Amino acid sequence: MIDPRTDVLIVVDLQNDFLPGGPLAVPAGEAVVAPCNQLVALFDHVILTQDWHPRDHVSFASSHRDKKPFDAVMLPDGRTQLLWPDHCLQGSKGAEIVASLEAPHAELIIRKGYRIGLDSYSAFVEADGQTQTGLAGYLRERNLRRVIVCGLATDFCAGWSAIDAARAGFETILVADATRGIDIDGSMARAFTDMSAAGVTWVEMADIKAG
Ligand code: VGL
Ligand code: ZN
Repeated sequence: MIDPRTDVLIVVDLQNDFLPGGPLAVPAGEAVVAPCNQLVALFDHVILTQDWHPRDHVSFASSHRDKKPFDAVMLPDGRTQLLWPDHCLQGSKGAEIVASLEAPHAELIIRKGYRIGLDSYSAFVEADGQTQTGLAGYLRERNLRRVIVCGLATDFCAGWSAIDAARAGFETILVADATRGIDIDGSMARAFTDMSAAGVTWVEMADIKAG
């Protein structure tokens, strides 16, 4: 049962570049639009996230010599960065939220990955594991206590956002059939293992009941 006072829906990265025809199209990504729209209509509190990269971003294969999309590089601080096709360039059509998402009452759009040298799959904590986006503080100050996650991609931005929401102390539920994954090198299985370890639970659309 949804509690419209204290539940918040986070629609992750429903952006043109992640849908068919985009440079980083998530397989069957378009299938999440209808369920996300159904969810949005059930919640009073809706937040959107928007992947928002500058040119030459560290997560782009094109920013690294002799690298292809889906290769990895070691960063100066020792972290591994997976590399992607150029996507979600700040101000581009591809970075826009998909026009078919009907969320006029969304109250916050949180952008992430906007620092040239730092990626952020998560809507809460950037890829260095330390830099906060401010979203946890926003939710706390507004007394929003339970986080429901849908959008793209299950094994990257949606999953990592759910994990960090749980780590930040929010009860967190992923609506599995309102997400789709990229699934590289076992990332889909790992996402569910990691979500489970973090205390994230998941449900299906059929389990969701209006408040
Ligand atoms: C995403 C890879 C790179 C996502 C964003 O939205 O899941 N994946 N940037
Ligand atoms: Zn990205």
